[in-house]
Amino acid sequence: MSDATEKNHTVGDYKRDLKPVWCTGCGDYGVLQSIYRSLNAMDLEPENVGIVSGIGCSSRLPGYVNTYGFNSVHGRALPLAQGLRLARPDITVLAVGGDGDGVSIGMGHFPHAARRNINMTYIMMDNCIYGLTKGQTSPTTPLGDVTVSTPYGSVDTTLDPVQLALSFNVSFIARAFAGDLKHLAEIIEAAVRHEGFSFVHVISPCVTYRGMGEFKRVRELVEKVFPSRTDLLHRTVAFAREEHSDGINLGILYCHPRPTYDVELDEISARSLDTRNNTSPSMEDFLDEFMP
Ligand SMILES: Cc1ncc(C[n+]2csc(CCOP(=O)(O)OP(=O)(O)O)c2C)c(N)n1
Ligand code: SF4
Ligand SMILES: [Mg+2]
Repeated sequence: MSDATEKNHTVGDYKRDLKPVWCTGCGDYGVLQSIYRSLNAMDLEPENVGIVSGIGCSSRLPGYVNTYGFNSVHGRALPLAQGLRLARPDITVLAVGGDGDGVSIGMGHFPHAARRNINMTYIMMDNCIYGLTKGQTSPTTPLGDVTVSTPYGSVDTTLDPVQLALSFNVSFIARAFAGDLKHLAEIIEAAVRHEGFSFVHVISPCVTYRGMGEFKRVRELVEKVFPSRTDLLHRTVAFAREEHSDGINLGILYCHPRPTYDVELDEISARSLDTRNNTSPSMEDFLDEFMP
């Protein structure tokens, strides 16, 4: 980690003048502050960072950061972010969005991003609700909870985004809490530094549709865990920890580096050039091969 005295940037360099429109007390403020801090800790050039989101309260975040940003379509942050990183492998790419964005409408993209292992970071801001559309249940809403769309209690079982990420074999998985900025900033920094697709599940309470007591409820449940290097490599260990925990585990939960898509693609390109005697195929070559 870089020395504060040698930095080219301050935390303020990553802030924009645009004032967030989130409700007072929303957890998303904590995520925003932690992103500022982690970008500053890595002293990244703001013009060398791209933040892509879907749609939702949480997905407004790119507008408040003084980097490149794109507020896309509901559930589509991951495909756009992966495309950005493939086109610009020299920049740091973050995808951000809500639980609805990531494990409801956008769920189909999550396992495939994990399989590709493109070098980027996905931050899911989980408030257990659809905030922007005024409080419907999401796949992470606890069983039995009353919401505007389930006035007699939700009967759908709850998804755990960390267990999903484990089953998809995401190469770096962590969880943090929007109420602990220092820890969250450190986790985001570790995720960005990881070579490959990293996932940070952030518990980011919605005080408007889950109640003002949500921060207190979460604070009583969170527990920091520090798995050994050996345990970090084992998905079954991480699964068991999630499954048997009575609370909410925070920290780096699984980390198993493997070749990234970016590197594999370069190797395939080199091999293809090799079989063609180091020449890039021309359009005529393709036409001859496929339309003889
Ligand atoms: C294709 C499409 N379907 C539905 C919507 C309506 N919509 C906007 S945000 C949202 C859910 C937001 O929940 P989440 O992703 O958890 O974000 P939050 O607002 O809670 O941060 C929905 C259903 C939309 N904008 N586009
Ligand atoms: S509705 Fe909830 S998630 Fe949206 S800004 Fe307000 S507190 Fe945050
Ligand atoms: Mg949500």
